[in-house]
Amino acid sequence: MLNRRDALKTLSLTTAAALAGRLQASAQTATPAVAPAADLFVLPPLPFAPDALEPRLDAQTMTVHHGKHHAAYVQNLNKALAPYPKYHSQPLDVLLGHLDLLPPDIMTTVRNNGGGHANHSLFWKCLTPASGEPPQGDFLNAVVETFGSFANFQEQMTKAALGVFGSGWAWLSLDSTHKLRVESLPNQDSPLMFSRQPVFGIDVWEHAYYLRYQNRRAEYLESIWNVVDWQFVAGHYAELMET
Ligand code: MN3
Repeated sequence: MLNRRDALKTLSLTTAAALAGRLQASAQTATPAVAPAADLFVLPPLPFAPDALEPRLDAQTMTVHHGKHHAAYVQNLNKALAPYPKYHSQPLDVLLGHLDLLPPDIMTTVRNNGGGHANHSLFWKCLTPASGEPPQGDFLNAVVETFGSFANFQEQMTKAALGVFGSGWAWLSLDSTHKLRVESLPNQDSPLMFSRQPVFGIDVWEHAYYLRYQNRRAEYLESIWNVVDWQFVAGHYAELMET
């Protein structure tokens, strides 16, 4: 069953696609079918210097993670969408929420690389060198109401992160009834693909920690808890609650 938000998204995707189809048909004689899309999606800058999270997250990892891995997701996403101008007006969260409507030949590429772009764009914002401020307000209240305590939430999130077999993420997400949940998802899958909004995520791909922590994922997770920007996460939660 679709809630209002999902219904609006679906409507927006289908009407925009229909409109784009008509525009394309009317302009077919004048312009080539393949529009340039090199900068359709853009790599956002890291919100801090690569060495700002030292020693917990090292500069080399941050540089490669952002400048190579995240950049490649953006590049591959743009390349996949380039031949399909009718999707160019769609925000990424709409595309990821409607993967089944995409042409089969780009569905997996958009899932992996669009997911990668969305996940990392949120991840950088959730980190800060100035951490130490604990969460408070409505976000903290919701966490305590859902998980019993903030410590229990952290424990569940850590367990989800440790439990990812291979590559993936641990997520705090918000479902369509505005309930929080902790979940783990494989690869670059986003809660957006399952009608949930990502509030906060922890990347447990080896590329996120291997240079410094090698196979010691638990140590990496301990460090992550010390660099979370709870002010951002609480603000992001508040915005999602208004949708
Ligand atoms: Mn990553």
